[in-house]
Amino acid sequence: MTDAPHPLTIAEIRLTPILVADPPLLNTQGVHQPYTPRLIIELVTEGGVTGLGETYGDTGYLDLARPLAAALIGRRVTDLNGLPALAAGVCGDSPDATGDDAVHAGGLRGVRTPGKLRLSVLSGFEVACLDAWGRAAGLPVHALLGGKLRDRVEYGAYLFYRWAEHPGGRGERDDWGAALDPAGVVAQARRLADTYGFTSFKLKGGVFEPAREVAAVRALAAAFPGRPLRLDPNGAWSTATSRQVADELADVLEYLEDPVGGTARMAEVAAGTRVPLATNMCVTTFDEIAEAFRRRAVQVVLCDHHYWGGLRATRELAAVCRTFGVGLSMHSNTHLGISLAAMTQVAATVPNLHHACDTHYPWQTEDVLTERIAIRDGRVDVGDAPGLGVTLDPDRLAALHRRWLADDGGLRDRDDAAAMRRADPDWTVPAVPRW
Ligand code: GKR
Ligand code: MG
Repeated sequence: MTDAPHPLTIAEIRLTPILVADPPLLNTQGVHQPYTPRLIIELVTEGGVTGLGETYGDTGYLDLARPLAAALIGRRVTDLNGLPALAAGVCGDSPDATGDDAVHAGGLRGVRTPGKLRLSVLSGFEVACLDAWGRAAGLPVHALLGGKLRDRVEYGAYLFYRWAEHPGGRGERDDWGAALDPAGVVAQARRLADTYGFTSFKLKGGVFEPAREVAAVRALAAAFPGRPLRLDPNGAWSTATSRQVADELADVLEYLEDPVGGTARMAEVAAGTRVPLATNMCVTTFDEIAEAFRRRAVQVVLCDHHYWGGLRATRELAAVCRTFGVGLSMHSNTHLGISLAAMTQVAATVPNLHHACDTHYPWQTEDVLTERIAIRDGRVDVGDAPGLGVTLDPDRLAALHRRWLADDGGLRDRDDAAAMRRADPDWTVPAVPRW
């Protein structure tokens, strides 16, 4: 007679790549494509409970997710400390190159080495395990992480220069109009503040020459006096330009985010300004912390559980930042509600979260949940429902998956430069520093 399987043993994992509508938001690489790939993970236990996870859905991530999903069958959802070794064994344990040149080569997500891709994939499975475990135990994910320290998590308005529509009228339409100058940026901020109650604002920069972006931040400061403001050119500037912008905006910036690429250049800028520097580009793994902190290159690390390997790794990063007196907040990329729920659950457990977190969620009008997550007063409630507290809508998931299946327009891999070439056939991602 064989023993019955434990109810927390993983019996099945469904991986569903989807394409989700994205507006024409501009950045250093180009413009967002009309649809962005994401991967939705459904993990079913022997006890019949389903846990949800979400991560990047580009081909490189899917290629790692499939073997990892197969290897997880038969393991328990509580076996989280063993996940990195399992992932390394299954996906290949190639060493990660680091260094400033590599950072420049990596685009907006920093250096995308095999090890980092592996962590992003693993994070989706870790979240799904925690969701399933919480649902089975009748506990919210934050309880599995030691309990929440706050009932609401603050998010900031994420402002983008943008066009009214995608080149060629592709994709879904929205009524936001274009935002290409200070007045447009302020109007966008006002609408985000009115709709969601945001009280802090981050402008994605590196799109226009710095003086134009400085003027936009000045206009925001005039429209929202005393509110925390941030500017993030994703490493597009030289050290000299960064110092000049920091000087010009020192009285209104909460922090300047990745003005230059790489730890060495960030350290040079930091040494010449009193404006704190934040990053989601030069410190994206534990290996990159020591040098950056020793050189005092960054004052705020913008954690992203997708990069760092999950919610428990986020808490480990928080502890390191606390130890070294470095601030912590949260970065976001295009994401849906499963990821927002995961971000909120972990953010609630971190004592040293001193800045509003980033989220792209207001730009994502489509989701795979039965109910969108509400942002009120710039905050998301930290739910106490079991697991992540969100419910998958299978019909919506199927519809977004059908879009992925139907794609023959090269959208299965996010490529903002390719999207930009639809408007400007000569576009190549500018070399950095651009200004
Ligand atoms: O969505 O265009 C974008 C952002 O630029 C994103 O790709 C970055 O990863 O939000 C990000 C950031 O803070 O650098
Ligand atoms: Mg950033």
